[in-house]
Amino acid sequence: MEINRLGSEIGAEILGVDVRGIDDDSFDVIYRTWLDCGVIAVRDQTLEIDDFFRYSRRFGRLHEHPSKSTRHPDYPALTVLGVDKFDADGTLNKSIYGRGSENWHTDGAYDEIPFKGTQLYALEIPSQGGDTLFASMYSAYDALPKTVRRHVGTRLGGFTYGGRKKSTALLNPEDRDWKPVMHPIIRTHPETGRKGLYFDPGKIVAVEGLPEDESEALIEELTTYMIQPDGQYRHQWRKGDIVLWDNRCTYHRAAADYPPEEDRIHWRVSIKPV
Ligand SMILES: O=C(O)CCC(=O)C(=O)O
Ligand SMILES: [Fe+2]
Repeated sequence: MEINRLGSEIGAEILGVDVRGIDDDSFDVIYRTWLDCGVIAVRDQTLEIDDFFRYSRRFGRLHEHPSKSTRHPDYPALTVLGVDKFDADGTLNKSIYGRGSENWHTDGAYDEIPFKGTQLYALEIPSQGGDTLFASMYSAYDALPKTVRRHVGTRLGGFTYGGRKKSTALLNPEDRDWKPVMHPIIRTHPETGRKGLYFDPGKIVAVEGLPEDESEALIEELTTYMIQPDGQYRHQWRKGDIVLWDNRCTYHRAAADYPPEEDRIHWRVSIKPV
């Protein structure tokens, strides 16, 4: 197994391994690399759905994503990205083509227990574009001026699926009503013990305990600290890649800039703590 760190603060590439047959010691190395680097890309895999599930379950419990329309019909814990991109009248469906591209975000912050990880397996990759961009919450926290750190302190944020814009296009109409859940905005990672800026401008509705105008101003201000020059990694997909990110210490965003007539298809699982 070969491991290459990709960015200085985030990202690692793993080569020379078949995830279908790894022993506990090798898995341990992969798991620790993931905790250290926030995002890992394992290259050159050939998987069936069962293989993907078996490997993903080593990181936690598979969680059925609330977007029912994008679940695999036979495997509800499997979300399929990039299929049915065109509506019946031939127009590009932006919520499928541009899924995850609206803003930098962390998956599952709308749940009491947010997603631990998200894992994608690349089935079809376009000839150009279609990258996924990643950034470190630790780097964002480190960049916060002392005054801002003090202002945030132990305050909680309220998060919902569609956030302030109520962006719920991928949900069935009966699933669009969400109540905010609360998470500390400066959040200590349960496994690494490091502090990060746990933040998602598309899901946060308010900062607890502040008047609305101050809460809005703080949300605007925190948004400007999310992406730091040293805290980034941009993944250029190859067919057969498995990429797993840690939603407790990284943000991500899809570039959504590939030729729409080409295929970009991934299997995706949401992983919660056991
Ligand atoms: O398709 C991608 O590059 C990432 C989409 C996304 O945000 C997600 O799957 O959570
Ligand atoms: Fe996402």
